[in-house]
Formats: sequence, C-alpha cells, structure tokens
Amino acid sequence: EQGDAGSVDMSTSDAVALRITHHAEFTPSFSPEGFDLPKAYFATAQSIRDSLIVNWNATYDMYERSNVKQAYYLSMEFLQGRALLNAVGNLELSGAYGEALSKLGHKLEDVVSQEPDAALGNGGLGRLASCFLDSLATLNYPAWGYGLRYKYGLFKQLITKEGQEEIAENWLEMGNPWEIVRNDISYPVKFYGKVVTGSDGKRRWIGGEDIVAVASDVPIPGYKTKTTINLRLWSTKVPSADFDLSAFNSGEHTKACESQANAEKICYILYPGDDSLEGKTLRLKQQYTLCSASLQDIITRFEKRSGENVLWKEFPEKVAVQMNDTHPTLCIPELMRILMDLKGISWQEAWDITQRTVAYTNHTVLPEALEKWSLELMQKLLPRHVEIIELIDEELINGIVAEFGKSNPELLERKLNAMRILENVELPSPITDLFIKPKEMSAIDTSEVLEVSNKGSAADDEDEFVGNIKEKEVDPEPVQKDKQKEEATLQPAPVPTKMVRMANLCVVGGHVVNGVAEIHSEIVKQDVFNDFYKLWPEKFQNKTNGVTPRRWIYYCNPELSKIITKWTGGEDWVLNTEKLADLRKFADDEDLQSEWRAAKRINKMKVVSFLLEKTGYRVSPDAMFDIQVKRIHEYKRQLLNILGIIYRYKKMKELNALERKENFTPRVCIFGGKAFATYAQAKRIVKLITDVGVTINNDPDIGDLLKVVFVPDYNVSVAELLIPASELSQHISTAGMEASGTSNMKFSMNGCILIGTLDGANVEIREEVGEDNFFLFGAQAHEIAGLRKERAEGKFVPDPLFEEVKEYVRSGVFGSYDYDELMGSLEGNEGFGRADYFLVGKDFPGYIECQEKVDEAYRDQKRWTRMSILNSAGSYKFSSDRTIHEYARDIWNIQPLQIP
Ligand code: DL6
Repeated sequence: EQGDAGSVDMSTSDAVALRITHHAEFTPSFSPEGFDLPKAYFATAQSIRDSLIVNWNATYDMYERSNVKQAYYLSMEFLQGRALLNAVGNLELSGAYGEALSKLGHKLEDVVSQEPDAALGNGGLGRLASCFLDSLATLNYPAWGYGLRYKYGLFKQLITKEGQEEIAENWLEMGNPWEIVRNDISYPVKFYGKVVTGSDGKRRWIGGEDIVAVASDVPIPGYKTKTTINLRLWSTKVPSADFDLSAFNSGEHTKACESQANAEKICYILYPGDDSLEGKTLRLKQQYTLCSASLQDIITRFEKRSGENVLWKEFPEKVAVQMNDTHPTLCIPELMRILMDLKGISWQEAWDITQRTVAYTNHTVLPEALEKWSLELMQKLLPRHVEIIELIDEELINGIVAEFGKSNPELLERKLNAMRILENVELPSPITDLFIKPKEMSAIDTSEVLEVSNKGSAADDEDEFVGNIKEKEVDPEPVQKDKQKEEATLQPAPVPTKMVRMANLCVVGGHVVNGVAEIHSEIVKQDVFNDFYKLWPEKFQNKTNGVTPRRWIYYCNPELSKIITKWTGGEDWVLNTEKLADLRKFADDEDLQSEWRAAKRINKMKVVSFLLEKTGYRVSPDAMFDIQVKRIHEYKRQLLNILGIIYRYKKMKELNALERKENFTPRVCIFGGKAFATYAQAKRIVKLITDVGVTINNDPDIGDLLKVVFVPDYNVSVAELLIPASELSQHISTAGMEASGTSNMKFSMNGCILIGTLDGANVEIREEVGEDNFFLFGAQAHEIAGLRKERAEGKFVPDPLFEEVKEYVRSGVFGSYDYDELMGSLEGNEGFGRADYFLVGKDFPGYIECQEKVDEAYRDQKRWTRMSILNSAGSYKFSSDRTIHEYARDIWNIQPLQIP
C-alpha cells in the first residue's frame, strides 16, 4: 500500500485514515507521541500530496509525450493562501477526509485552519496569478507558473496603539508539506562580470558572481480533473564548490559563509526595501533570477522534447511566456542572450522568436508602478543584457524615424521621448541632427502621456528608481513644487539619470499587451501607451480579470453554495458559472430569499466570533456588515470611507437616542489591508481608522448602531471568512486609478452589494448585475484631470460638510495623535496641502448621499435580498475560467489536453 501511493482507493475514510497515520509516523516533522492539530495538519497534507503527485506525474508525462504548446506564467507574486481544503475538495475527497479525521479525533475544518497562508504576494496582482493557476489546471490547459520561493512572506501586520507595525512572516517555520524540492533541477545564474568578443566574433559574458537557482515544485490540482499543473519556485544558493573551506578552518567563519549568505538573501523577502543601492541591486537580482532560471528551464524542456532536431524557429509554437506586469521584463533580453550567445542564432531570428514568445500584462497606470531601472546599475549587474537593450532601443529609434519621417522634427522628437526604452540617453548624432534645435534629451513628461496621470507622484524624473509596488508619498502640491523648481533653477541643472523603462521594453518586445478591465485597457491604449498603440494597434487587447469560483464561493461559502446548487439544479455552476444567471428568475421567491438570508446570517455569526477573538470588539449580527478590505493606498480611498463614518458618527451625536435609531441603519464597518512599510500616509490612514474605532466602539450613546473594526493582518484566509459575510463592500477608488480590482468580483459573487465609482472592473460588474443593484457615485475618469487642475488653481470650493468633518478630526475627538498632516493632504496650497490629489473632497458629498440610499435600501430586507441575489446571478462573467479561456485563445494559442 505504501509503495504506490496513487493506486490506493482513497475514497474510503479507512484508507485515508491509514494514509494519514502512516505519514504521521514515517514522514515525521513532529515527535512520535501524540497527534495534536499541527501534527494532524502535516500528516493530512502529506497524505493528500501523495495523490497530487500521482496526478502531477501523469500530467507531466502527458505533456512530454504529446509535446503540446505550453504557457508559462512568470510572476514575482503568487498569493496562494492555504492549499489543503482546496486540494481535498478538488480531488473530491472532502467526505472521506472529514470522516477519517474525525476517527482520528479531529475536525477537518480545525485541521485546515492550522495551515499558514502562503503569502508570496502583495495584493491583487499576486492573487490573480493564483486564481489563474487554479483555472488553468481546472480547464486542462498545459501551463505552469514560475515564481520565487521567498523565505518570508508578505509581512505580518500588527495593529498597536501606534498604528501598523510589521514583523517578519516566517511561513516556512514549520516546513511546507506542499513543496517538492527538486535537487536535480538547478541552473546557474550570473551577475556582474564583463562582456568580451570571442575569437568567433561573438559576444560572451564572462566572470562575475555565480549563483545557482534550485527548483521547488508545488502541485496545483484542477477541480474534478486529473490535471495537476506545476508552480515552480526558485530558491538561490552558491555553487557547491564555492564554500571557502580554508577560510572556515582558519577561523574566518563569517567570511567563509559570506557568499552563501549573499546568494540566499536574494530569495529572503518579497519586495526588499529599495531606498539603498543594495536594496535596488537585490530587487534587480530577484527579477533576473526569476527570468534566467525559468527561461533556462523552459529551453531545456524545449530541447529535450525536440529530440535531435531542434528547430528554434518553432520555439514560439511550443512556448508562450506571459510577463505578469513588468517585473519579469528581463525575459526579453535574457531570451535574446541565450538564443544568440549560447545557441548561435542571429539577431533577427532571435528577435522574431522572442517577440512571438512573450506577452505583457499591464496591471496599473500609476506612474510609480511603471518600473524604471538605473542604466548604470543594470550595466554593472547585467552588462550583456544592457548591450542587447541598447540594440533593441536603437532598432526602435530607426523604426520610429522610418515611421514618422524627417519632415516634422518636433513630432519625431516627441515620439522618441515617449517611446524609447532608454531615457536620458543621447540619440545617435545622425538623428539629433534632424531636430531644429538639438537639445539634451529630456525625460518623458508623464503628464502628457497619461491623462489620468499621477502627476507629481513618485514617478517624477528626479526619482531615480521607482519600485514596482513601492508606494511613496505623493509629492507636494503643484504650488510648492513650482517653488522648489524656481529654487532649483538657481542651481546648476543636475545631469538627468539614465534609465531603462521596463514597460516600454515590454511593449516593444512582446507580441501582445493587455490591460485587465475594459476601462483600464482603454486608458492603456489612449493614454499610457498611446504612441505605441497608434503604431501597433493590433498588439493591444483587453482581458478583464476574473477570480476562481472554487476558492471564492464553493469552498469559502458552503452555505451559499448549497443554496445555489439547489436552485440552479446541480453543482455545474462551479465549472460553468453562467448557470448562476439562473438565479435571476427566483430573485423575488420568498423561499429562496429566506434561505439566502439564513446563509448570510450563519456567515456573519462566524465573523462576529472572529472579530471578538482578534480585536476584542463584540459586534451585532443584526447590523449591516460593510467591508473595505484591500491594500491601504491613497487612491483606494480608505480615507473617504472613514471620513464618511466620522460624518455619520458626528450626525448621530447631534441627535437623541430615538432619532438616532430612526435615522440610521446599524452598521459594522470593517476594514482590513496592509500599508507598505515605508508608505507613511497609508499608515496614518490605518491609525485614523483604529483611533475612530476606539472612540466610537466605546461610546455608550452609539451602542450597536455603529462599530468600526480594523482587522489585523488581512490575508487570503481572512478574506475567505469576511467576504461570505459581507452585505455592502466598498470599491471607491478615484476613477481611472484602479486597473481592475478583483475583490469587487469576489464580493459580488457572494451576494454582496457594491458601493463604488466607475473604475476598473466596477464598470463591468455594474453592467452585469444591473444599475439598480450597484450603488454608484463619484467623478468619472475623463473628468479627473480637469478636476485636479481646478483644485490646484484654488477654484474648487469644498462642501461645508467635508470641512466640518476634517475639523472634527482635528479637534481631537479621536485621541491625541496629530492628524494635521493627513487632513492637510486634503487641502489646498499651504502647509501640508497636496491639493487633495485623490479628490476625496470632491467626491465626499456624493458619497454621503449614496450611503444614505444604502441605509434606506437595507431597511427593506426584501429589496436588499433581491439585490444580493442579482449580484451573485450577474457575477458569472468574472470567473477566472472565462479570463483564462480568453488568454489561451487570443494570446497563448494553447489547447486543453485531457489527462487520461
Ligand atoms: O490585475 C490585478 C490587479 C488589479 O485588479 C488591481 O486593480 C491593480 O491595482 C493590481 N496592480 C498591481 C500593480 N502592481 N504592480 N506592478 O498590483 O493588479
């Protein structure tokens, strides 16, 4: 039985129990005595992993034999969350496992909750990657994910009196039962060194620092299918010969271990701080490690599957590489380098292969996320890649000159400034000579390219490198900035730093560029990459995001799932979410309505207990659960939400008890999300929310009418608990700034009604669920630039209610913390003023009015339940299965392959 794990009939609880106890004894991570929950979790996970490995091997064999085209999703982030419940469910073994564990003295749900979240991601981009893996496996697409195996996940967030504090998330402390370390799969990765021309006239990258990337594989099971795909994560170490034994023996222990530590630290954490040169270097090393190791692996597989006759021009017919945002951009020069320097292919052929292989997804229009790297740093670390990038840039320049001709030098100069990959790098003289007034290349003026731009934000030209998700303060408002500029003119002009614009490289090097929601893809075409779009319109696509209905309804909301199954006539909806639309015809059915409300109540009760345990606050399940959970960012406007709550509280305080009850619907306002460790303004927002909670939650006048709770350490598992219990959720970003959002989809699927702006996927959700079932407010994307201008010119007159609320905060009602800086960011041209860049003041009155409509709608529970049902029913488009079918068809050209 133990010899061939896969051949055992695992459908009986006895067989499962045997397997679990076998692992408890023979794959020990714990002392032999006892079988407590942590031990039960490990043994259970190991037992299910056996079954996964069987399917995973079968899947791999099938790909190998049929030599089909495979897609590879390269991402610096995978926000996997927990794996056990998903794996047991996908293998249709929940019943057998539940029974087996109960025979062994445990409940499946308790065992499941032992698992730490795999938080190898930051937010939506990483969670999307994980949803995609689930859909790829479920739909039997030949595909793999590639990422890094960070030793520490995204930090653990503590909420203290000071606000947010961060500590390391040691998710691997107890080991990871899901991964399989593949000591046989490792690749050399090089940094630094120099490039020389060999006797054959070819360029060679030699010398430098060598490390090794080693694979750990995580099997990803599809739902009700044998297909089990692979998430390959790289760790880094030194080549084994590199240990300095003589230094160690002569007592220089630290020196002897130095190179090992240097190599290992590459995969220590996700997004290491990059204020220092060391931090920047480490991030670039991370990105290159992911690209280099993954491509070497992909190429090795291609060569093996090709047998003796390797036809490189067929590479794009066997391989599709998707770059999840710009973080894996180095794939482009790395694939070129491998093809030319190691495989002897010509530049033209290598470029053709590269372009046909890679594609790029843009996930943000925020300039601070459009990555740029210092050319000098890249040149030191990756000298051969810079040569290749320079050549790509040169070809691009020639192409632009050919396209726009020489007759309009100003247009040509503008195009070159916007489109070039290298920034602040002089043009070859035959081209500068074309311009009327040859002048120093100026940095790209983002405001010109980006109508919805975050002008004055972190992507300003003086900012040498802006990390991908690094969230910094927005710059001072324009008046202050002009003053600084005036002062600066008295000084000699600084030499602009030469930069590599990764997004431009992606657009030039990839065959498809896609945005992640319709409105976002339009902004990508019309603003961010408009010059490229005009040149290559056929490259640009939209792929509206989606989320997996398995994790985000079926497993996290069993109560609702049972009802959906009953009313849609079976479980087909889990695979074919279109079936959810059948619920529409029963939206007013009293039986469905009462079952629907009962399910919500059960889910709310779970959250009541959770909040009590995590925060000490006792909330009423009779109140409306109003939730905003996402990364804390000024553009997501948690500040608008909390100021709305403060307004509500202030109004309540002005009434007597009876009036209060009559005028306000009881609410529990729940917040969750992490602020990037160096993003001071976001941390102030967290502090304000928690301070407001302390005051309101302890105010005897208010009682259950209003509670404000900040859930610490929001992660995937917390989301799985909160979303099913939600009744209202907030997606209230400044229009044009949220690329898509994916939690909006999860909430809607779970029968939660959204309050939101016309931004990202909100636009499409509202279309699908119906205007009457979505609470809309706020300025629209096309108005934002004009409103900002008006605001900066001092022409905007804020609503008196907004002024009142800010004063209320300043008055100290919420404790002694000095909120001047936070409130000042919402104001005009003095002091801390940033002219309310995110237009909180502008949207405030509309938001308040909309919230009043929410209160009114909730009072009519029949109407509310109807809206809730119509949200679930209308959410079917937002399954990641739909998104993945579109990527497979329009970008990757891959076909499903059933594993027999
Ligand atoms: O596409 C996934 C997700 C979107 O839903 C969010 O709207 C967007 O903010 C997020 N983008 C990022 C950007 N990070 N980088 N680079 O996380 O992507």
